[in-house]
Amino acid sequence: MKVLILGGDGYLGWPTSMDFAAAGYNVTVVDNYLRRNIAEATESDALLVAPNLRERASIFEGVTGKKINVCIGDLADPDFMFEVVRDTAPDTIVHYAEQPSAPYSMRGFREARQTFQNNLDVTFNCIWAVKELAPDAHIVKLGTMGEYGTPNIDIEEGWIDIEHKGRKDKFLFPRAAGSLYHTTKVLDTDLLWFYVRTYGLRVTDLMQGPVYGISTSAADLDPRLCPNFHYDDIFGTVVNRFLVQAVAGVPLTVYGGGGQTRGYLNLRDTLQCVRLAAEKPAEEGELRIFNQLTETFTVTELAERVRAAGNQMGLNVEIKSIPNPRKEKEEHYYNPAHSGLMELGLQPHYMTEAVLGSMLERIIENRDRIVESRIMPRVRWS
Ligand code: USQ
Repeated sequence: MKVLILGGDGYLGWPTSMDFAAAGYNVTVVDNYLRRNIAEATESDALLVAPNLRERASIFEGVTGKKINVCIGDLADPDFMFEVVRDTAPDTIVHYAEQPSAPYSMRGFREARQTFQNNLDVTFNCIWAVKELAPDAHIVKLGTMGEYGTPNIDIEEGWIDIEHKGRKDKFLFPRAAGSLYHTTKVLDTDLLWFYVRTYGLRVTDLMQGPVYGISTSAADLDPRLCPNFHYDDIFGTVVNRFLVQAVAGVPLTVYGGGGQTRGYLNLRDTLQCVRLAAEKPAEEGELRIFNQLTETFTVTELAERVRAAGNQMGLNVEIKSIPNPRKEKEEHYYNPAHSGLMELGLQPHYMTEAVLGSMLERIIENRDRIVESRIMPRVRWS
């Protein structure tokens, strides 16, 4: 299988690229370093040093003997997207190439516009390149659980049967996102659904919850192969942030009431889910949607877990609620279905104290690189 990974330099894109290459697939990764550039511009550099994509690919080849082809360029440019798809003739396209930060998308007009244009343009160009040049290719698109928001009913896997005035039909599950970034993913899903039902493309849209983790089988081979591990308020996801805060001696920043519930998953499980989806593709004319999470927690429960793991290692971890910079429900019902990926074969890695403890060890080794001014939220929704 020839796999083209769009956004192959990211927190998830790079480990995914190594995972496919290690499994023997022919892998090409594309990136324009958008996230690195935003991180530099917003003083949000990652905790661990991650060499650029060409260097990482060459280190990976040195360690494993497996090649990862690298293309640097902007997939929002249709000519570049078409050239890449024509040259690689992929069987599978994994699409991560989006501005992934909710806070960045809420920072102001310029950042919102950049997020909107980049995310929609890349998805649109990807759809057209597949439709014109590789119509049998399977697009595996990273969506987000945030597309659904936090409705007061059970969240189904992408679709819902509705009975209305005595008649029945099946629709995309209602969406109500909480940031402009999450809204671009809603729009992506609508675009994909239009082109799937009109032109018979094959697409899997993965509704992923917040991911945590540093370790993967390939990343553990050499410290320079680590993912981009962020703890800042722009790119850091909540579990990764709390663990760094625990090491820095900063009280864990629970936003508001702490009852916000999300579906979390270990980085290793992102890799499993994407590979399972790629190896068992959607049918022609199918938009297949999976909810990609393994466990749900409130923010307060996460903080308690990090405190327990930290205290076990001799850290003195405190928790402190701070005013919520976001507009989101702090107490709500949350019950997402997530059996589809388990049925495909997902074997979850749960958030145990040992998993958090090994992350803390790696962070402690790099504690000199923690910059405290990156921790407190700098972006407010209003
Ligand atoms: N939160 C805190 N304290 C913090 C950071 C976050 O209480 O210091 C809370 C947030 O208010 C939110 C929850 O933790 O209720 C999750 O926040 P997050 O920053 O980990 O996640 P989010 O901004 O929603 O985005 C992340 C990824 C995004 C992905 C999404 C999945 O950055 O790319 O799409 O997780 S989901 O959250 O299910 O939409």
